[in-house]
Amino acid sequence: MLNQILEKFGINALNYQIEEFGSGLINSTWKISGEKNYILQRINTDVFKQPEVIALNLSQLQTYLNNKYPDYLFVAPLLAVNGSSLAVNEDGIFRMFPFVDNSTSINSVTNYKQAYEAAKQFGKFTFLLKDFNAAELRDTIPSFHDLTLRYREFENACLNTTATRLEQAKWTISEINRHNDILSTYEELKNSGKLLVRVIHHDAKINNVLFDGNWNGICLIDLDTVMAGYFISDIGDMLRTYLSPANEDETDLSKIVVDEQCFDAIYNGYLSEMGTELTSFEKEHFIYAGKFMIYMQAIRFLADYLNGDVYYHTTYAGQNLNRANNQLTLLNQLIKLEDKIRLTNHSSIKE
Ligand code: ADP
Ligand code: GN1
Ligand code: MG
Repeated sequence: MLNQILEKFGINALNYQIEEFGSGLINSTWKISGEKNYILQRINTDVFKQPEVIALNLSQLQTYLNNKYPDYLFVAPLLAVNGSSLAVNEDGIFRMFPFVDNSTSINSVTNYKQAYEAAKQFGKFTFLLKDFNAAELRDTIPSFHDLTLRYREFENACLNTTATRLEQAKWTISEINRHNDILSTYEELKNSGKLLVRVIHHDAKINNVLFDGNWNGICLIDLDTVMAGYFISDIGDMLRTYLSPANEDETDLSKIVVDEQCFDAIYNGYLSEMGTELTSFEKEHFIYAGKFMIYMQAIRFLADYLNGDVYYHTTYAGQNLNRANNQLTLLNQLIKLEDKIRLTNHSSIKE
């Protein structure tokens, strides 16, 4: 099946090696190695219902960035022989990217430089696009980071799940309810109009940044959810995935700890690019951003567990419930340390 797709991009599969690659939870990814190297992806069309919208957004961004910042590495999809970046066969919808040679990605942070550099990359992306009209981008997943909607989906999942899953998730559900002030704060912030609408990546996980051998950030990848949004989405996902050396799949909850120095690295890395662009109101909500994204991710994993594991790729039964518990543990750890983080280095952060 992949051979036929490669042919559509003018590549003869006989001269290349194909291997599964990466650890994303949504799309399927292969590395194609040969004279040149490529990344081939099958788009999960249950999640991205209009792949052509992604292609359109990326092509607008590519044109803008290539004109204004020709040295910026924007990893855009390649065009197939027929001129489209999407190639279709009976197995699905695919696209190809040039493989960024001599790059690595990681699933958890092992040193502060990685956190600083990754945060700098996400900051740089939003900074370079500060004069691009975010409203020109179409939503690839409508209401993607709308916590109000995610909370409603979770409530519906509670009503429609099986008695067994509801019982298994008892602690998790009570923790979600205990922390629902995070939802009220989100609604207040949204209604205040003080969070600016910017071009946001919306999936600022550590494995969506490519590094060189010295842990310098090279570029961002996984641009499917680049849309108009709030900075709390990207800062929040960075805090969610860099603050603890244990990632979202860790089941030994005692390994989930929040590293304050890592917080500083994310703060300084992001502000090294966005420092002049973020308003003081936005800066005041830097820690809230972490709580917002960790809480939303816990809700999304839990809702998927209650719905019968239909969204996130899983490798064992109960994995989504474990992931939700992991995220709630991380949330509790961040809340425990937030006053200390403010007092030591960040007195300007209010929420
Ligand atoms: P997913 O949406 O499933 O997370 P990604 O686009 O993040 O998929 O790709 C999965 C992995 O493949 C990444 O974490 C990275 O290791 C690798 N990868 C993706 N694109 C490239 C690229 N252009 N060059 C090198 N590696 C890449
Ligand atoms: C998904 O595709 P991937 O693995 O980078 C998800 C993110 C979640 C993340 C949790 C489109 O990202 O929103 O934060 O899993 N992407 C989509 O690991 O739902
Ligand atoms: Mg990814």
